[in-house]
Amino acid sequence: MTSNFNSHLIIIPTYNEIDNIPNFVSEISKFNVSVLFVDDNSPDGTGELISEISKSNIQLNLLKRPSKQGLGSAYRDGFSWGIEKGYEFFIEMDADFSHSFVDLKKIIEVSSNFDLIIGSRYIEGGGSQGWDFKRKLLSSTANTTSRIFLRSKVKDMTSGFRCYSKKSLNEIKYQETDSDGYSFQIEMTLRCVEKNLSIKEVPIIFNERRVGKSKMSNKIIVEALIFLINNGIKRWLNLKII
Ligand SMILES: Nc1nc2c(ncn2[C@@H]2O[C@H](COP(=O)(O)OP(=O)(O)OP(=O)(O)O)[C@@H](O)[C@H]2O)c(=O)[nH]1
Ligand SMILES: [Mg+2]
Repeated sequence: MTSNFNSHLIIIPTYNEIDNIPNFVSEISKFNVSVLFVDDNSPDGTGELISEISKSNIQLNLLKRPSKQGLGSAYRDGFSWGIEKGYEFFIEMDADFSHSFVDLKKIIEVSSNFDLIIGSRYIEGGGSQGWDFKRKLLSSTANTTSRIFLRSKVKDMTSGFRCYSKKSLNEIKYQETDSDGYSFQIEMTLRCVEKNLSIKEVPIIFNERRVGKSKMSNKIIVEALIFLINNGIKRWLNLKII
C-alpha cells in the first residue's frame, strides 16, 4: 500500500447503517488509513456501535451530530475535522458496500497525482451491478444532463466515491457549498472544474447496497434539478460560479 497512515482520511457518513459497520470495519482495517464516521444520531444505534468499536481501534474516529442533516453537510463537517487534524487526502465513501475495497485501493494509489480522483461508473471498465432499470436510468440521466447543462467533460459527476487533496478542498471553498445528495457531488465537481484543478476518473464497479435502506428521495432529485438549471444558465452565460 502506498498510503501513509497520517495522510489519508476516509470519511463515511452514516445514517442507520448498523448492520454494515462490523464488516466495514473489518475490511477497512486492512488499509493503512484513518477513518472518520459522521453519524447523525442514527435511531438504529449506528453511532453507539461505532463509539464502542473505536475505543479499542485508533484507526477509527466518530463525529457525532445531533440529527439528520444530510450527506453534503456531513462531508463539510468531515472535511473541516480532517483539515484541522492535518490530513492531506480526503476520501468519500459509503458505508453500505456499494463502493468496493478493490476500487478503494486503486483510488488511494493515484491519490497524490491529482487534485480530485472520481470513482467513475461511466468510463471504460466502470459500471454498476444490482440496480433495477429505474435506478440505472435515473443515474445515467443525472450524469448526462449534468454534463450537458454544465458543459463538463467529467463522465460521472454524481459519484460519491472520490478523493480530494487538501489543496483542492481549500481552493474550491467547500464550506460555501450548500447542497446535499446528488447535488453535493455535482456542486463539488463543478467547483473543481471552475478552478481548473486536475481531475482523474478511475473506473469503479458500483454495487447495490447489501443491507439497510437507501436514503434516496424525490427531494434529492428535485434539489439536483434546481441546481442544474441554476448553474447550467451561469455556465452557458460564462458567469462566475465561485
Ligand atoms: N450522516 C449522514 N449520513 C447519511 C445521510 N444520508 C445518507 N447518509 C449516508 O451516506 C451514504 C450514502 O447514502 P445511501 O442511502 O447509500 O445513498 P445512495 O448510495 O445514493 O443510495 P443507494 O444506492 O440506494 O444506497 C450511506 O453511508 C448513508 O448511511 C445523512 O443525512 N447524514
Ligand atoms: Mg448507497
